[in-house]
Amino acid sequence: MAPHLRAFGVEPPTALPPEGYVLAATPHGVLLGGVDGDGVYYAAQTLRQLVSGRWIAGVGIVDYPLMRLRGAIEGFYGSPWTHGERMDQLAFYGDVKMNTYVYAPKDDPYHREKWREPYPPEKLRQLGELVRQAQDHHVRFTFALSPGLSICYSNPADFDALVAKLRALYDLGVRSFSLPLDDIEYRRWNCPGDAVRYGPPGPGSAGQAQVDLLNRVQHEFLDRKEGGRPLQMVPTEYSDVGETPYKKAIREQLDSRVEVMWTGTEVVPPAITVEQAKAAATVWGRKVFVWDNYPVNDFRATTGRLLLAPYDKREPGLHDQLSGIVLNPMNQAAASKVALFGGADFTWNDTAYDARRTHRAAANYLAGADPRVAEALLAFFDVEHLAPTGDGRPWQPQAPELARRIAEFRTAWAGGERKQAIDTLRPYAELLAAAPERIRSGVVDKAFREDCAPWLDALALWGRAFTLSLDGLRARLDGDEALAEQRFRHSAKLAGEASRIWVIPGETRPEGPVKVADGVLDVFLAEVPNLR
Ligand code: LTM
Repeated sequence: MAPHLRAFGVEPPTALPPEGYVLAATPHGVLLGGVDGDGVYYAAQTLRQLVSGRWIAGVGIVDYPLMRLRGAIEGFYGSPWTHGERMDQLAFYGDVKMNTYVYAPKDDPYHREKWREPYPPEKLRQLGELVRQAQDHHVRFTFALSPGLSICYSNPADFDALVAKLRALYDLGVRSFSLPLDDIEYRRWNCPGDAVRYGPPGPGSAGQAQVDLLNRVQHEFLDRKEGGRPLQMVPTEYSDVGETPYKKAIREQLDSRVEVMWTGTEVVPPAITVEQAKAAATVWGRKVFVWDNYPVNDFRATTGRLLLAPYDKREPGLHDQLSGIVLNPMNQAAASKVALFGGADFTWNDTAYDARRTHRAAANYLAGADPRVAEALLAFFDVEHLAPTGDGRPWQPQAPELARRIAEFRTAWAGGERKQAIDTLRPYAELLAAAPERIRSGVVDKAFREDCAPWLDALALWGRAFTLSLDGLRARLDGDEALAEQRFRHSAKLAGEASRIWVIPGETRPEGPVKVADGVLDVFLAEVPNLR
C-alpha cells in the first residue's frame, strides 16, 4: 500500500491502530486502504460522504478512531425499539462509523424477567437478522442478558440456563456479550443457597457472587468459543467512584479483560470529565466503558421531552481514560440520531469535537443537504434542547438560540427601538411556524417525521402563536388596540391548544403533554400583551 500512497501525495503512516484507513483521491484515481476490513469500510464511508453531490479536486486522508468501543446501548425502560427501527439504526451506525450496538432493552421480558427462557422462534429469527445487518455494517451486535432480578448464583442450573441462552445467540453469529447487573436489589439473596455459599447478603458478598458468575462466563463460555470477545458487565454500583466492598471485590477478582460499564458520577451526569474517568479507572481497576444516559427519555424529568441538543459536556481527552462510550438513546429511535451523530463524532476523535458543528452536520444529514430543511431542523432542535439530570436540573438549556433572540428583542424594546425589535424577531417566529411543514416535506427519513409528530404539531401552533403575538404588538404600536387585543387572544388560544398535545401513547415512558421551548417561548408570549 505504501508506495502507491506517495503517488497520491499522501505520506504513508508507519502504523495505524485497528479500524484506521487511508484515502487518497486525485483526478487520476482513488485509493482506499484499511488496516483491516473495518478500516476499508470506513474509508468507503468517508469517500461516500465527501463526494455526495459534490466534485472534489483531490484529497488525502489518514484517519483512525481514538476510542475502541463506539456506539449505542438500547438500554432504556419503556417500549423497546421495533425490529425495523433496529435494522435502520444498525445501518446508521455503519454510516457514522460506530462499531457497537448493545441489545439490552429493559422491557424485553426475555432480556430480564424471563432471562432463563429461550427466545420464541420468531424473535430468534429477528435477532439473527439483526446480527447479519450488524455484520454488514461493521457493527458488533452485543447481546445483553440481565439475570440479576432472580438469579441464584450458587445454583448450577441457573448457570447452565444462562449459558444456554448466550449459546443460542452465539449460534446466530453473536461474538460479543454483556451481563448488566444494574437496577437490581443486592442487599438480599434470591435463594437460601447463596447465603450458604457467600454468607449474609450485602454489597460485598453480592460483589463476590457476581465476580464468580462473570468469571465463569468468561472462562467457561467465551474463552472456549471461537471469536468470543471479552465479556461486558454493568455493575450494580454504576454511577459513582466511591470505594466500597462491592467495588473492591470486582476490582480485585474480576478477570481483567471484562469491560466494566459506568454512567459517570451520576446516573444522568451533567458532564463527564477526564478526572472522573481516571477515578473510575482506579476504583474499577481498568479503563471503564461509559454507558452514557443521553439522550434517553425514560425518567420523570424527561416527561414530554424529545432530547435534541447535541452530544456535549464530555471532556476532550476522555479517550485516554476509557475503553469506549455507548449512548443510551430515546424510545424514539430515529429522533435519537441527532445525539448519536455527535456521540459517533466524539468517540472517533474527542480532541477535535465541536458540538455546534456536529449539530449542524446532523441537521444536514437528516435534511439530505437541503439548506432550507437543515435550517428548519436546527430551529426545531433548539426548541427541544433542554436535557435534564435525573433530578431535573437542566444540564443543557432550553432553546438557547430563541432565548438569545428574545433577549435581544427585550434590550431593543427597552431602548425604545420598538418597531425594529419586532421586525428583527418576526422572521425567526415565521421560521418556527414554518419549520414543521418544511421538516415534514423535506426530511427523507419517515421514521424521524413519525417520531417527532406531536412535537411538530405543537411547534406549528406555538410558531403561529408567536407571530400573532408580534403582530399584536405591531398593531398596538400602530395605534390599533382592538386589532392588537384580537391577535393576543388568538395567540393565547393557539398556545393553549399546543400545550394540550400529548406524546404518542405507549411509545414513551413516562407520558405527558409535549414540551416546546418551555420556560422561554411560553414565558415570552405571556409577557407580550403587557408590553406598552
Ligand atoms: O443507567 C443504567 C445503567 N441503568 C438504567 C437505564 O436502564 C435507564 O434507561 C437510565 C435512565 O433512566 N437509568 C438507569 O439507571
